[in-house]
Amino acid sequence: MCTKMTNDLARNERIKEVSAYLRGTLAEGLTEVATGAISEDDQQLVKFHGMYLQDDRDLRAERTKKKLEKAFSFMIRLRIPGGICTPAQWLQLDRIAREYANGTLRLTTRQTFQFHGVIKSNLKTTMKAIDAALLDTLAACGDVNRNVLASSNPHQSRAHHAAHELAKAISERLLPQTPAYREIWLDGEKIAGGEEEVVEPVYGRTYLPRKFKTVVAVPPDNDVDIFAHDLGFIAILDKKGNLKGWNVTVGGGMGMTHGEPDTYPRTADVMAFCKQEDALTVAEAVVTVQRDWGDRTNRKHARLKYTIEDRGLAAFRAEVERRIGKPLEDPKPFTFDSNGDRYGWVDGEDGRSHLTLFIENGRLRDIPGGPSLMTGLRRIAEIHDGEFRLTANQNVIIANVRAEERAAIEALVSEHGLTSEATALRRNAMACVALPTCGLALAESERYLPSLVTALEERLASHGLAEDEITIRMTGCPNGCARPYIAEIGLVGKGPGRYNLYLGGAFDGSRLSKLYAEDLEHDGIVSTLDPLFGAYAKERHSTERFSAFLVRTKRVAATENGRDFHANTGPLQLSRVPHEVAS
Ligand code: SRM
Ligand code: SF4
Repeated sequence: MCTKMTNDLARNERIKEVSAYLRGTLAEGLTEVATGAISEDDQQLVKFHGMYLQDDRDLRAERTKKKLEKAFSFMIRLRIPGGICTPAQWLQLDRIAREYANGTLRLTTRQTFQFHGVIKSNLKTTMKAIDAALLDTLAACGDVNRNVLASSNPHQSRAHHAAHELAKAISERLLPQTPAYREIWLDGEKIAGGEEEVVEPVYGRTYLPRKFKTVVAVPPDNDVDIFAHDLGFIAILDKKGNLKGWNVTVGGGMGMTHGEPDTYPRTADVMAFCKQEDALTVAEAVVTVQRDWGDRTNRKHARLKYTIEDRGLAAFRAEVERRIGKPLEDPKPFTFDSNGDRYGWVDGEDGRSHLTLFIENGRLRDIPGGPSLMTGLRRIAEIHDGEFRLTANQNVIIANVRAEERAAIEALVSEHGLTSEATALRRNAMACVALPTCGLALAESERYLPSLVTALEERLASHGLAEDEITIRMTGCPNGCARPYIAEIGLVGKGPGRYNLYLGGAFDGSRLSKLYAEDLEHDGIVSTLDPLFGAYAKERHSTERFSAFLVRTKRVAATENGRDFHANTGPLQLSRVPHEVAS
């Protein structure tokens, strides 16, 4: 296990090493009343407990002028494998949001909830309330395996059931074992430290080199965006719909830094096929190889995607096989058709129904005089006896609805402005949180994308494309939290009001996009896309997707793998396009 400290190691490695299994000085810091913050080292450690220290960036300038401390508060993220919770849990989360957070709930791109705006003095009470709902936040962030996603569409229930079971099992198997969480947040009894193999059998004292993300997908839906994740399992079914096993994907990731070509998004490789009974062992082996091989000297090069690039897929697979003690089979064929959600009602195999609601950018709140999404879902939770399922596209499914419940749920949906309907572009749109809470945001995202979509809808309608599904995703910085580099249109914040435009990501999330234009403001985005929409309307093949059209007509070069992400960018490509295809 990698525990040796040298001067070359990234700063976070030292913080983890001396933290006594994620304790640091968190317990003491919480009692410090002179500040709403915690120490810098503890800010890194608290992530493993599912929290980030943030400040309200809308208030920064004013508070600096008044010589006041930043308006600090915490974001808390839950661990909910597969994104399933009960109505009782929903009610408890709704209450926490209103009593201790900013009155909203944020559904994330990884099938869970976030609270924003929890001040330090409310942290422990909030964590105890989460525990009382039989939920936790352990490993929702930090250098560990995080919340494990599973395809949420419940209508093909047998395969989806298996996917959810696997997601839960992986989450449990790879969960940190440190007692620090119970000690600090739940007043659990203090347990003395021990040997790392005893306290953290999978991770050891320094955990992983970087965050690690796992998902389980059931074709033909790629609603978990499997190619964006470090580790993935794709259900392989026989002709009768029985599960044969799983294709294993490794090395996906989105994050990069503007102007640093050594950092790039990468789509995962389909490494091998494993039997159902081997899936957990394979998951653990992939994680431990990354634990031992991952780059602990440079956090910008520490994700599994770079380990695979540096060592090669064949060597990585051989090491996984060595650790599990048997060879893996080669991957089996599979097909994905989209990475979005299916909205509206679907009927399950067991006679129950499921309603997928569209939640714009995942934000649940009540707007005075407008939709009251928080209240609507609370009232549904009060009468519903099935479950709620979050999707990796920031939406929610009211799942397992009995026939006799349906009318009452539909009435609440319409009373509170909840909906399954949105225009084709809007229902395929996704934005990260960005301002005012995200400390890394360079530009707006959640608060801006809705109005940009309105402007683009008007242009699409003028070309007769109002009904065409096109994926569009925006992030406030290049970290890629809404997975913009595998959308057909990706917009990535460069500075206040300015975005880089990426085009050509496949509709099913299997191919990366390419930088097409830089530093566009609102009008520039609309005027750059408008002629491309026009050409698409006139020249496309009958069922051709927007991104496929752009690539076929050589308006955008296809990005076959992450290393090529920064090559042949838009302007270069355009200058080489022959007149007859460009026109
Ligand atoms: Fe993310 C950091 C929000 C999904 C890549 N992400 C952050 C932080 C915590 C900012 C920070 O470090 O201070 C953001 C908090 C904003 C806020 O105020 O809430 C943040 N990320 C989010 C969420 C809430 C976006 C959303 O709108 O839903 C998503 C929470 C997911 C969850 O429930 O766990 C979220 N983040 C993602 C994804 C998408 C995914 O995993 O499918 C990615 C791209 C995939 C990947 O990991 O490569 C992503 N977030 C990042 C990165 C870049 C990682 C990298 O390898 O470079 C950072 C920054 C970092 O880690 O240094 C980051
Ligand atoms: Fe923040 Fe950037 Fe992630 Fe958006 S993409 S939430 S701005 S870190």
